[in-house]
Amino acid sequence: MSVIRGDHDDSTSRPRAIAWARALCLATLGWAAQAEANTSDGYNLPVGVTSLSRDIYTLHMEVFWICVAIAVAVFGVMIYALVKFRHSQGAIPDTTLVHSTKVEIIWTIIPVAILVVMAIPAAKVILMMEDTRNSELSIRVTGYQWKWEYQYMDAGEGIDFFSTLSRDSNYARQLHSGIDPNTVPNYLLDVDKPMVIPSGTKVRLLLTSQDVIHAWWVPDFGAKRSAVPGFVNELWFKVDPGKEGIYRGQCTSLCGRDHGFMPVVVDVRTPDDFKKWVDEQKAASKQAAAQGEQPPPTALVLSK
Ligand SMILES: [Cu+2]
Repeated sequence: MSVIRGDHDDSTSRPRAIAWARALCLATLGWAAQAEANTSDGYNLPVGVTSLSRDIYTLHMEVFWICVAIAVAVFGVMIYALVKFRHSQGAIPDTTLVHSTKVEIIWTIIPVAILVVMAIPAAKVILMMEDTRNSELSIRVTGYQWKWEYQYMDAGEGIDFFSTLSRDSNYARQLHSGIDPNTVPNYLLDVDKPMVIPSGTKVRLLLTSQDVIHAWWVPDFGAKRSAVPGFVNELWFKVDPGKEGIYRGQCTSLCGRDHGFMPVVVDVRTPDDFKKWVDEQKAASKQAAAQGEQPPPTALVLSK
């Protein structure tokens, strides 16, 4: 690299260069602030409703601001040098820094230090994401082309159902259906039976697949993991109490023709409402068994 050093009178070009640098900084910071302000508009990650999603968001913003600072510093120096030490102003190339060991050590150590600074909080968050200990409710999630199966363990033992694209969306998506998708609420993001979970409870998902690789994803939970045939992947989240409601996501691993038609919907209820739901489900399955109904076909395929 050749560094150029100016040896001309720069009394007039300096204020202009400073003004340029200031404008660049303001433009960059303004854009960054805009990006953060637009969180809810989909320009940024959602902050979410779990401790995990908040930690992921905080980490993302920390790394983002470090990148902004690096960009401002690097482009600031570069543009300043381009403007101030230009040939037309009589600048003469300084070749003393070519192959300088000192400079090479500096520009190796600084990026390594920046990477270490970013790696420490990143490692903390990754370790936390993997820590599924002390979960209070486990649900086995199986991906199929193109639906999800939710099998409850622990308190919901015995509850087992499929979650498929809602009828409204399914009709509207058909070729020549004549239905305007804009008129369908939550088009392609709604299912017949959502996963139901309690708030304030550490929920562990055991993800696998019966055919190809799928991926279960709910952005507001900061939760996303692949469902791979023959493997069981773990995932956990704990929705904040008071954040009960419906949360939506999608399969995020290209899994075939109808990949876009297997949404994920999670209905978060208070622990009391969840218990009621569990009791209702158990009563309904008992009634079905008493009436001699066949068990769901998966019971024949998956060993329990
Ligand atoms: Cu899929």
